[in-house]
Amino acid sequence: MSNITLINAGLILRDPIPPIGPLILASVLRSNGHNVTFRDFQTHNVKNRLFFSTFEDFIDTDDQIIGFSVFCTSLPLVLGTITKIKQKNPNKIVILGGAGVNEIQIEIMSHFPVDYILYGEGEESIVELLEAIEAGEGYDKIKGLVYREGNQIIKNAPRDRLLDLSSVPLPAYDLIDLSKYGKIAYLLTSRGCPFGCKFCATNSIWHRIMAYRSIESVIEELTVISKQCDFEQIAIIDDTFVLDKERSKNLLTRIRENGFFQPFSCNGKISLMNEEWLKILDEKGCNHIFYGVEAGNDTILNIIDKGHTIEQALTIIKQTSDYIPSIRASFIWGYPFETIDDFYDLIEILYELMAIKEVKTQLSLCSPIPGSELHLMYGSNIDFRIDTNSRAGGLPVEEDLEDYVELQKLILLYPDVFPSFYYFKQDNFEEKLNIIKSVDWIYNQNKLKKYKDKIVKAGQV
Ligand code: B12
Ligand code: SF4
Repeated sequence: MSNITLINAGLILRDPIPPIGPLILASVLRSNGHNVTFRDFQTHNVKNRLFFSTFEDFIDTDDQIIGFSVFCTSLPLVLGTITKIKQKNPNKIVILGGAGVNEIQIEIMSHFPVDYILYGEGEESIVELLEAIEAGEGYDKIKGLVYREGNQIIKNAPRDRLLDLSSVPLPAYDLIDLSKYGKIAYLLTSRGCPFGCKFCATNSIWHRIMAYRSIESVIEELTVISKQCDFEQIAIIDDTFVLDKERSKNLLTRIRENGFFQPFSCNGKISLMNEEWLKILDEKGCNHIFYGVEAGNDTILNIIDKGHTIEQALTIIKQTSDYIPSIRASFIWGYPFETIDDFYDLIEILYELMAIKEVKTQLSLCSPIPGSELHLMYGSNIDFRIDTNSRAGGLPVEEDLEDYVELQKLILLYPDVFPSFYYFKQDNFEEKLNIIKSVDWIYNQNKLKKYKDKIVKAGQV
């Protein structure tokens, strides 16, 4: 039996989401007899939030074993702080897991004093690792583990995907205060995505294999959440909820049959949608849908393997607006192969969609995320600027730039560990960035309208 502190190192302050993966691990550990202390940094609102010292104070534990759940975004804060902790207290045992370790375990272990990294799903690995730590042996048998032997870093074979999720317990919601996460019940009813968009890291994490939870366990989770939180909305956060129409339809029916009549949101996928699906979603109470359009013309859509054309995207989004009152359409600019003409095509599509009152657009700078095809192909040709990294989904925009200084030093020292804070080098980057900056970079649709003439003019020059 071990005492372990699990830290969810998510950086988001605005609209935090319960850390489902780490909370599942907490459940698994407890049912195996371990004592778990859990902390979520997303809901920790203090001054100088991104200082190593602030994060160190937040961790504040006597436990010898500390597990960190990381996204690529939280890595510099976590690794900088771990370095400090290990300098003061070399006996602490540090374990890292989560999407942020994907494909960069050796790089992390080469530069930072992390003891163990578990990549892939953690339910079985974490239990086996704690047993090995207690026994002082058996590390070579743990699939998905990266560890040290003397000066060597050893990466064991990956663990097979969990296909039967019935053994996975519900997240340990009693370890967090659900009222800090809004009046929303977040549900992850499946794991994985079978598609292969080149900017996305999902494939290398889930290997294009889908695994579905039983409908009973999803209902059980909603019941547990409803006892702790008077939620007014259900958010289904599966990557591809619209993949298996029959299953999703049944699930939505059962949710209603069990007395949960709150409206729900989900992720759509242009190439899978049609009128029949939209009618079902409408009938079952969908009030918001997210579409990844991700480019402004077919040239780019083909290269990134998005699986739809611009015409399809526009048609489906317009059709959706007849059924669903709120639509978010996401776009990415700054692909390494994006020409200035591609960029203006993108701006044009944004305007076209902005004319639909149900639609809000979202524009992000393409980020070299480890494990994505684009990082693999173009990851050696990246650059860093402080004024772009929040645009790339790096650091949260609401933070004070002063807070970034310590982080920035690390990011600049180790581009191989923190590539997602960089951008892909490309032609006309300055020109594109100036336009994005002049119209604000995200969500600010009124401002974008105001600058429309200026942009169109610039595009014609
Ligand atoms: C929900 C979600 C979010 C939520 C966060 C929810 C939360 N609080 O955890 C929100 C919307 C906030 C979000 C934001 C972002 N996200 Co996101 N998100 C997801 C999504 C769709 C599901 C995550 C999830 O719940 N997975 C299911 C659970 C079961 O898996 P898991 O959390 O990974 O946990 C398992 C293992 O990783 C492991 N594990 C996890 N923690 C730990 C800890 C230890 C110690 C151990 C041993 C193991 C371990 O065991 C768990 C159980 O098997 C994934 C895609 C996906 N399908 O995974 C993208 C994903 C994780 N996100 C991604 C990205 C890029 C982002 C953003 C950077 C996007 C942006 N541009 O702003 C931001 C970063 C936020 C920030 N500033 O920190 C990338 C990951 C990139 C990376 N390498 O880190 C993913 C894979 C999507 C993608 N398209 O590529 N995201
Ligand atoms: S962007 Fe969406 S559809 Fe494409 S691979 Fe990633 S999760 Fe799947």
